Amino acid sequence: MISPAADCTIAAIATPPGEGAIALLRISGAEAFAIASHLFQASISFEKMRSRHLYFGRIMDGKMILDEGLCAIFRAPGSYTGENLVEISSHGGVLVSARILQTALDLGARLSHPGEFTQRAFLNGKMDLTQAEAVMDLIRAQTPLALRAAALQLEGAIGCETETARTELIGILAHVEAFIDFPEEGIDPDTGIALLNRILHVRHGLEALLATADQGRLLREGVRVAICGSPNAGKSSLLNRLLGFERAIVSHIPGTTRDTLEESASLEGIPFHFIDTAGIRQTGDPIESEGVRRALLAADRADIILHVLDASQPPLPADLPADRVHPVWNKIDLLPEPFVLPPGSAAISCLTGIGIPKLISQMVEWVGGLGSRDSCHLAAINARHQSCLKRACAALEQAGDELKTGAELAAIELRLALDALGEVVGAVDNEQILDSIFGSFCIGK
Ligand SMILES: Nc1nc2c(ncn2[C@@H]2O[C@H](COP(=O)(O)OP(=O)(O)OP(=O)(O)O)[C@@H](O)[C@H]2O)c(=O)[nH]1
Ligand SMILES: [Mg+2]
Repeated sequence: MISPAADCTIAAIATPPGEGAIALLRISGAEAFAIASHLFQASISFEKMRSRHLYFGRIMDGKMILDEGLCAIFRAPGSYTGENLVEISSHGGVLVSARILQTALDLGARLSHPGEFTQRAFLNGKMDLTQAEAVMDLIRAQTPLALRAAALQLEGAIGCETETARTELIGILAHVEAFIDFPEEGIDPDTGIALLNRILHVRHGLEALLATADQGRLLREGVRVAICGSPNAGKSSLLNRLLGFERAIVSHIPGTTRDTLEESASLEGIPFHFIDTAGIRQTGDPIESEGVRRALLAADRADIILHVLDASQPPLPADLPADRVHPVWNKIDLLPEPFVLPPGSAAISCLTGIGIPKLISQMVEWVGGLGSRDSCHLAAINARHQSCLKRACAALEQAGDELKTGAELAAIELRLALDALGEVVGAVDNEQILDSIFGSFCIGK
């Protein structure tokens, strides 16, 4: 539970724990300057310090010097949190930074909860909820593409589209409500059609945003690629080739891989999560049979299934989900003649490396050309946005239907849609949602 008390001043070390060149202490709240003035001795007083300027000084614990460092102050509302904010950088030692933080706490600050600085920024109107979420996406981004999507969201791309839809809906609702106030007039057919078209237009915009959910999930969580096929086809060899190092054991003995083996890699800017699996075959061995069960489970959960086949052997069928499966013909170095590639498949040799770069480009294509998208329009909503937008779209569809018979029920649906959109940007008060979002942040952010 991290509901902030507006009058409480919070402090935290914002840099990661461990040794480093510097550590940064952040203090935010009404008493930030008062607390910092006991902690930091500069050549001028805190009242005279200019916002966003660095001052050199001594970091003190009472009369004892703890360290020398730099201090910057940010006067409310021109700070990250919208409150008075102080940042003191010291040397990055574990003990020294812990002592400085403890001194700030002894002087009356409270240790901040995870994400509490950003939560205050949101509550003080410095950013909407989608931007606050983007802060953590940006910190967690593992690939250039995920970073770009987070940066665009931080700039307000998703919030902006949602706000535009909300403003339009408020206009439509006002119009519809006018008919409730004067029921004797009824909605004339022309106005009814015009309102319906406006609702449809908003719905189509939201559906376009909803269509980015898959992209958002893939960018945040990575594309799950299950490497499946018969024993000895070269699945583990392919995993090693894709990763660029010897992660899995490779041997000529069929049934070498027994359990699933997972590893992530960024290829062409996209986060991939590879799962090497046990060879699929009928077996009486209970352990191998469990391995086969896990292989099929991994295939079921994957975004892409690479069905590795030994091109030098007659193909063996495998019962894999047809919609996501891509045959990958391996060991083409063993073929006497150039391999004629069936459409929609790939040809490789894990031994020589032939075909691996092409396979990587094909995988990028198979996930919808994520890497080649116009990165200026790389919207990528998250699961929370998706659930709110789905509710908004359903309510708008219902509102359109209701409008044909009267204004009252249509207005109720429009208000439901507005509430759902409000949740996306955080315009609707919901403490539980805020706690779950900011609770996943790091301390000091
Ligand atoms: N000639 C040739 N041999 C290969 C190629 N890829 C893999 N092999 C060999 O094929 C054998 C099996 O390779 P693995 O990668 O262990 O095959 P796997 O599909 O993981 O096998 P299991 O784990 O037993 O299911 C090894 O001896 C590899 O060296 C290839 O492209 N060309
Ligand atoms: Mg293997």
